Amino acid sequence: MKTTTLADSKADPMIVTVQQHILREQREHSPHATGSFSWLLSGITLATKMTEARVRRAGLLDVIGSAGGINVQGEVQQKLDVYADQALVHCLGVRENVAIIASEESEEAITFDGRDGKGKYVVVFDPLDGSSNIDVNVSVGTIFSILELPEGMKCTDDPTRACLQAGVRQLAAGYVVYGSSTIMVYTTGHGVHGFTLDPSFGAYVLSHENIRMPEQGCYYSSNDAYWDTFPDVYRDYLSHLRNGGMGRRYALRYIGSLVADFHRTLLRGGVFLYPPTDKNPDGKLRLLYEANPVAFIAEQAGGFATAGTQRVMEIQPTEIHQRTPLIVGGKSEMEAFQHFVQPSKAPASELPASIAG
Ligand code: P6P
Repeated sequence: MKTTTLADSKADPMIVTVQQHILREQREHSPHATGSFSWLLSGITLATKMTEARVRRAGLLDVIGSAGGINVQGEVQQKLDVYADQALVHCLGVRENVAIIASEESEEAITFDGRDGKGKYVVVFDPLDGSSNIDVNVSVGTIFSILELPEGMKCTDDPTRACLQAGVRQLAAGYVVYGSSTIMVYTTGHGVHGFTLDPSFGAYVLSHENIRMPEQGCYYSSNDAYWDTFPDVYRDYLSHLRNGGMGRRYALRYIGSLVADFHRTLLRGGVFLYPPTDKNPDGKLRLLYEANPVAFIAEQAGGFATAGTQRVMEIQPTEIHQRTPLIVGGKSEMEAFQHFVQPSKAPASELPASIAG
């Protein structure tokens, strides 16, 4: 009887799923890994596929619109917010290596008792960022960050403190953008990789290996409606971008959905910024489950992320839902920004040639 080998099979050898990729990464970078991390990641991919199925049919399933509740942020909970949150809590809850989770939708961290010490990961996430855009069919996303339970801590000791770790301690971070296609982008500290969900067989397939953020782009992304309340250095910087100070005139692209705005910045370059405003003097975006994962991915792709004068990933969190300003972009745009926020900033016209573009 003839034995069929892979060479004979019609399966495309180029198909690499996210599970295969993470196992390959672990073999390459953490040979002693037990596959525990890939088991955890499969919980996230499953939950996002469940969410994607709802997002795709939002207009048909009576899931559009508010669930009637108000979340911890004081925001009207959209039905899909609730569904996405429940999907992640369930899928991570059945993974015994998850000790604690924290969600934008829950005031407190959630611990999974009865792990007999097996729980070693802390997962913080925004289950459906930008959900107010769903009704008008604008891309939304899930953002996650994976930390390790601090040495010697049991998950029930102090779950909130276990979440309050600086971004530099992230083991992995990623997002899923539910857009014209559904793409998962993640990093474990060894580059940034993107996977497109193939709905024909329900797997995330490697589509963007080793993503690098362009050194200089041509878009800036900020909500200019708040222009009058931005601090002066932000207005000076944006004027510099707009007026050709970087050697080209920048165009504005702003969707109002962080994952979509950041995904474009990651692939096309440029800079995304949510500065302090009078309405949000500490910035609007959440440090733990929006800014830190985005910052980890940006820096792994050759970019940089700051909260103004401090690297985002070096901020020591004090609250699970604390906010931060976020400026994240490519090398050129971020060097120029750093120059504007430094106390010794020279007038824009005297920017060094390397920054002036
Ligand atoms: P604004 C969505 O509500 C969100 O949290 C982010 O996804 C997005 O970047 C930001 O808020 C948009 O805020 O004030 O411009 O509407």
